[in-house]
Amino acid sequence: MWDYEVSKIIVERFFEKLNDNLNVDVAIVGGGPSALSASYYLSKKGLKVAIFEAKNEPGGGTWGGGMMFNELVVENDIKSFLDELGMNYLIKNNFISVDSVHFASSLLYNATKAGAILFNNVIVEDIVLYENKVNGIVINWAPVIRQKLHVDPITIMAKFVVDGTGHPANVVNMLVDRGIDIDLPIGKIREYPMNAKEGEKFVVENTKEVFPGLYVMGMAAVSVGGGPRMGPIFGGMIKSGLKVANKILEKLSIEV
Ligand code: 48H
Ligand code: FE2
Repeated sequence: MWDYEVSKIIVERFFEKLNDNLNVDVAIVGGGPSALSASYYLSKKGLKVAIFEAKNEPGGGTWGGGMMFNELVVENDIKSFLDELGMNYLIKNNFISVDSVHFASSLLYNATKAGAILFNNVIVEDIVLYENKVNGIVINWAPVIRQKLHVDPITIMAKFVVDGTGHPANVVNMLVDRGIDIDLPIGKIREYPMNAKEGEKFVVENTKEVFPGLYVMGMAAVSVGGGPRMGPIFGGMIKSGLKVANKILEKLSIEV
């Protein structure tokens, strides 16, 4: 009875994965480029990492390149990272041009190959907070949230939670909305107009722990810090993800 066996394998394996990830070292919210770089590196270092992505297709803003021309740009100084991941690219003076679909799929392949477990179609709708520390996340099926079904969520405990939700900084917002004190340099979560060079520097500088147990990276770090957007250049997202990974490894006294 193949029909029975196929279903049984899927159901058993999914719940094994879920059960195994109810308590992780690092819970990453959002599956964009910063998330995938961070989870690649953390998993490679032996940490238990789970990524939670609201959409069916993780990869965030990478797939469409600039304005759906499916090519994106990164800075020359992350060439060795692209090499480590086995990517194809073309060097263009100080920049590197990469096919955006190839970029997205290479990040996804390498993060999951390194051991990160990806849960897609799952929305992080809240955080677990006690003893003045973020201790985990609250998850639900994305269709439950989108259809506004009255279904309660479940929790995932984590030593570290990382907001990789991009422009809206959804996880940091969950604290700010409740009036919990977060250092917002411009008083609110907001990004500034385009400035590629400054934005790329800003995103890395503003990648940090914003509340005990909660880190922010990628575009979320730009919005929380109040810095400029940078358009379809993605080196800063990669560096930001790797910076979060290094900060977490340092906290755990694991050699980077
Ligand atoms: C689960 C969620 C939730 C939630 C959101 O936007 P992303 O690609 O994230 P980054 O920061 O790694 O990369 C940013 C980059 O793509 C970008 O937009 C750039 C460089 N813009 C410059 C410019 O000028 O515009 O991905 C975030 C992901 C998405 O896939 C969301 O679906 C997901 O997070 N997400 N997942 N629970 N509550 N909120
Ligand atoms: Fe964007």
